[in-house]
Amino acid sequence: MSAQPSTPLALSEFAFEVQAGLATDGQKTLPCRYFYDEVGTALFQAISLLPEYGLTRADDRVIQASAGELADLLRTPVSVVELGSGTGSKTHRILEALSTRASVTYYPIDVSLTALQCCRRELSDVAEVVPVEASYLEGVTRAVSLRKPRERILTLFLGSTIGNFERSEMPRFLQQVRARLRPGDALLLGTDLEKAESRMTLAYDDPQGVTAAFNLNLLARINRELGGDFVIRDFAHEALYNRSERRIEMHLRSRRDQQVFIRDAGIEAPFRRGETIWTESSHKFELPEVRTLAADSGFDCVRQWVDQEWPFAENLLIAGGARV
Ligand code: AVI
Repeated sequence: MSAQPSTPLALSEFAFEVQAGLATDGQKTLPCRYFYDEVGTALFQAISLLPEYGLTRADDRVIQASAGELADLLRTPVSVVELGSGTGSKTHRILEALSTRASVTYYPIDVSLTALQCCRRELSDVAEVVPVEASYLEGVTRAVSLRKPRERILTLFLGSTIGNFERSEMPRFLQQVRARLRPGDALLLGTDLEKAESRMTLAYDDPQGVTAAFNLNLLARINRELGGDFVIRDFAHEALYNRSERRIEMHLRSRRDQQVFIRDAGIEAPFRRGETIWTESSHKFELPEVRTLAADSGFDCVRQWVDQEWPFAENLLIAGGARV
């Protein structure tokens, strides 16, 4: 295909966001949701197995330990809606606990068809699986429209994905989820807690370089899908803990002065040596602030289960009566 100048109208959403993030004189940025193409998803699965990255295992342990109590706290019948289900591996235990009393319908929401197919394969033994290929909020809208009379909804937002939002955007997003639910419906929210700084930075800068490959894959994806000419070796992965914002920030630092052409975004982006592209924020939490976040979003936080090995909380939020 020949290189063509793109007009704003001709740009895909990905190309548009790449253009907006890189064609700036200020801090260059790329949205972290574009990490997850097939390669990025496989790399994230590898990250979750790393000894340095305890988050996924902690999430899993808390769920294993609390699923029975969670099922007791919820009134049946319950349908389960999961935001960004991935392969649904953590969810098996929750569905199993709920299904001991009544049959459960499970709506995994994901933009990846492969992930949804995997969910159906893995979870059909404990629930009726109805995959929803959509963005989070559109998916919730669709799933709740299928709710049966007198049925409660349990929404799952696991793995501390909420931490990848800007702090100011978190209540807004949860309010939008709340607006799609009814009073008494539930949200199980996973949040990674603050811990020793050295532990946190190692989790995002592992010695094997898996997280580096995950971060750099974003540039490789731009090359593959948007006709970019990033020389991947000319960028270095960096992860730092921002103490005042209480978040890990991942960046890609240019190793030299260079120009990068991205055909489908219609840009030639200049990079100075040492300049970075900010690719992800991973906010860390304290338990009381999760309760405040819940209240600000129209929920009551009724229970917090915490993993002791890798401080991580699973928070049970119940939609309050007042409309938000
Ligand atoms: C998906 N999300 C919660 C992960 C995190 O820890 O912020 C993504 C990730 N980035 C680097 N390692 C893992």
